[in-house]
Amino acid sequence: MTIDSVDYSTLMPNNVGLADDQKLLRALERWYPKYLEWWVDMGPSGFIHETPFQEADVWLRTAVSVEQDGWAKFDFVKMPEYRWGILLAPQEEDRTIPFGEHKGESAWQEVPGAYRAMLRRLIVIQGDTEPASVEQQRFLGRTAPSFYDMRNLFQVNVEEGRHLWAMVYLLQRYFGRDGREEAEELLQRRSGDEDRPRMLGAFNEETPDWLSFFLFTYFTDRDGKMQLEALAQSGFDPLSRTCRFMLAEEAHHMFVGATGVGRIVKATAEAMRDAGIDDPYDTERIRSLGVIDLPLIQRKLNLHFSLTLDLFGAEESTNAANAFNSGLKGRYHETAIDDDHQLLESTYPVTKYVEGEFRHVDVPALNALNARLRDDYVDDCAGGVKRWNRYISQAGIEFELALPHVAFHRQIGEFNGLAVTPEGGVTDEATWESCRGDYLPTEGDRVFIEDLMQQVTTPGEFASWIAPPQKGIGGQPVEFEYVQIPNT
Ligand code: BYC
Repeated sequence: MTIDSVDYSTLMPNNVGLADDQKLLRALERWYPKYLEWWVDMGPSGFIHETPFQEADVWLRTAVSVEQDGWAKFDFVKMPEYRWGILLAPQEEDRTIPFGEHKGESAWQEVPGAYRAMLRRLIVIQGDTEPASVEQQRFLGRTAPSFYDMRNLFQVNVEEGRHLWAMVYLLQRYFGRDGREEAEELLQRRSGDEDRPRMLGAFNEETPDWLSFFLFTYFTDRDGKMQLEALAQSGFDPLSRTCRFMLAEEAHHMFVGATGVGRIVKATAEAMRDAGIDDPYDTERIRSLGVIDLPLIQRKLNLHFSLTLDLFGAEESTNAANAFNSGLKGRYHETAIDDDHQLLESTYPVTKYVEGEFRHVDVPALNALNARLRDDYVDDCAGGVKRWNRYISQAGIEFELALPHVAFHRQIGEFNGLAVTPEGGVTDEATWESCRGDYLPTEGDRVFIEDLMQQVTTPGEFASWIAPPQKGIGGQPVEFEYVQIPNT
């Protein structure tokens, strides 16, 4: 066994030498049953015919190595028996801290004492989002449009569970007693709970249906990608290595989102074309075809994009400046940026609303790191939208999905409290409220989607509102029975 291949001899598959650290192994083994209890309580809930999801055999991939190629193995697994593991990307020899005031020093293999609290907080916030998303998605299997999609949902869910493991490993291995307490609390908070909510806003919102799920995996998991990329730069090497491996899994989640929204748009555009409807606002007729009208897709997009932008924190942030200065959290593609990596003199243009208009205002770059990461994120979001629009234009329909303005519907930062339309027009609150139903999903939209989305359990069949994917998963064809009921 090389150091980077996975040891399956302990309860938790790992490549961190758990078998040689009995104290840590015992601490994690004590956490395991509580984690499983959480998974059974708060993970996927529902039935295929009479069989609970948790008893079904699901065609899942599990990590068997952390090398670039061939790290994933596909097999039928019952979700509670999934081998959640602790997997770090290979250690880079002689890695140095790439930014901040310790730039050029050897990367830390243990927690730097002066930054312990800040580091712990970053790890806890990251960890908190993972179980939160599983909680948000727990009922979606009940309305899955196909076995293919149900399997993708469950894959995303078990991997978010593994990402929780990744953060819990760091807490338990490096933060002693406080770390163990934080690990317990990660299993106690609940998405949307009034008394014990999850830490960040968007993770307390609902993911009530599959359009939301795909938009969440496209937009919110992409925030995950950006934040993990920034943490992968960390001078605290174990965090960096954990995040580098998590990014490999995150890519699949965004694939699920990008293709999922694309397939919904395609089903709508093709159904409209076939029925000879070219007015995208002919809502009743379009909905009667069993597909989702494009303006509703836009309203949902507006919601998920704006909620996700809030996850970047305030545009100007001393927390972010401190995390960068300390060498804990870098920028997106830090090592590829051509500057001093300390930001001693530089400025960054932050979008602000001043004197009645949106303007770029130069502020010290160190304070603008959240704004910068958010701007990189917005650029990264554009590609999928362009591809979705191609399905619409190919069907000859005049309609374009678009990202709303960054100031639209914001609750955190510079634009909090400003009434901004998706196009970026600033208005007053009353006018904005009177148009809310044009901007964001309505109660009528919710009822329509709830009626539309019913579980499909015939292998190879897809609900009317979503086109089949181009190909299957893990070497199997599209019509493969990705989720099976044992002994049938
Ligand atoms: N909701 O200086 P500020 C993922 C708080 S997603 C509630 O503006 P900072 C995933 C903030 O905590 C990625 N509170 O912001 C995706 C602070 O509170 P304290 C998750 C918020 O600290 C899909 C105060 O406001 N990972 O992985 O620079 C599925 C002032 O904060 C919010 C991370 O986020 C909010 N939206 O940046 C599964 C990385 N925003 O300290 C998983 C780790 C801010 O005054 N986290 N606040 O009590 C961070 O880097 C930073 O904590 C944040 C905020 C970017 C989140």
